[in-house]
Amino acid sequence: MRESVGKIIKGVGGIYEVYVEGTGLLSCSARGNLRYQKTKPLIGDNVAVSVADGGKGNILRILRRENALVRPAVANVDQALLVCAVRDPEFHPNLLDRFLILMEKQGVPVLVCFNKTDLAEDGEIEKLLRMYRGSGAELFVTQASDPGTLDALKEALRGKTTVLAGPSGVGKSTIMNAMHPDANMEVGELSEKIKRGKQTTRHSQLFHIADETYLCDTPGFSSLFLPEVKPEELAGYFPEFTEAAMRCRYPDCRHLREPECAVKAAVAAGEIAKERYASYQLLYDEITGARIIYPRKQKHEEQ
Ligand SMILES: Nc1nc2c(ncn2[C@@H]2O[C@H](COP(=O)(O)OP(=O)(O)O)[C@@H](O)[C@H]2O)c(=O)[nH]1
Ligand SMILES: [Mg+2]
Ligand SMILES: [Zn+2]
Repeated sequence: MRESVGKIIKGVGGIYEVYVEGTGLLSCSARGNLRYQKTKPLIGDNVAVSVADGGKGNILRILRRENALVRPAVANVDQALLVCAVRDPEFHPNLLDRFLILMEKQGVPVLVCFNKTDLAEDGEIEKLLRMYRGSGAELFVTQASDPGTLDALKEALRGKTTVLAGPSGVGKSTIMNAMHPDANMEVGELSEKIKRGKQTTRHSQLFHIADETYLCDTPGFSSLFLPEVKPEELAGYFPEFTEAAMRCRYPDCRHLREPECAVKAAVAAGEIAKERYASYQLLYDEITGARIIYPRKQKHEEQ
């Protein structure tokens, strides 16, 4: 018997796969002492394991959690990577804006990757970068089919645990495969499965892609309900509004119909992207119940 520390990368039916740096994967059960610890192990948890001679392990303790996302249920998340396609599928700013709020609310920094740049028209990428430069997210531009374009992104993932999210068809599996050939995610095959009516329920799992570097592939991250955000707090989730908002005539200005609103003036002057402001208006109406917008129904839970 020896004891090591590792990270849970997968958990199905009470069997946990634990990755131990320098050793590799251990199949562990969670019996013994863990029964007395009330917390249920999550993927991403760092755990102390005992290893029997046959290579089977037993989880002894869950080490202190930095944080835990609820959906997907992952512990110790350093950052989230939202993949969008420039087109095919069409880019929806509002989905990205919701995602930024959802992650900010949970204290998780966001990387945004605009993929499929080979399909972009002239000026389209520059426009997206301008739109989001004040959003607080770190921006990347990639063409997943050309791995050379992924270097900066790869660097940003190094040493961290990152959850991967984004609508179906944007290139998540392609990016995952390029980062880690063993991941072997199915690329572009999901719609075929749906046509055949097969269940695609899957468990989230972490992939170890480099030293101390993990990527979580997240099923069903696309129907994003806005979390509980108070109307007066919403503008705070748009960091590029902050500076102008200090110059609004009313300190409690909501930047909607108030006179002498410096945020609206900044939008008119092109200093704040009009698409981001439009998202703000839409989300404001949604959370105040002025208009109820249901997220588009997902036909499936994507991988
Ligand atoms: N043109 C183009 N196609 C891409 C790119 N990245 C991925 N694809 C293709 O887009 C489709 C969906 O990719 P996939 O990785 O399965 O997307 P996922 O549903 O987000 O996992 C596949 O046919 C990929 O080959 C890209 O940068 N440019
Ligand atoms: Mg996929
Ligand atoms: Zn204002």
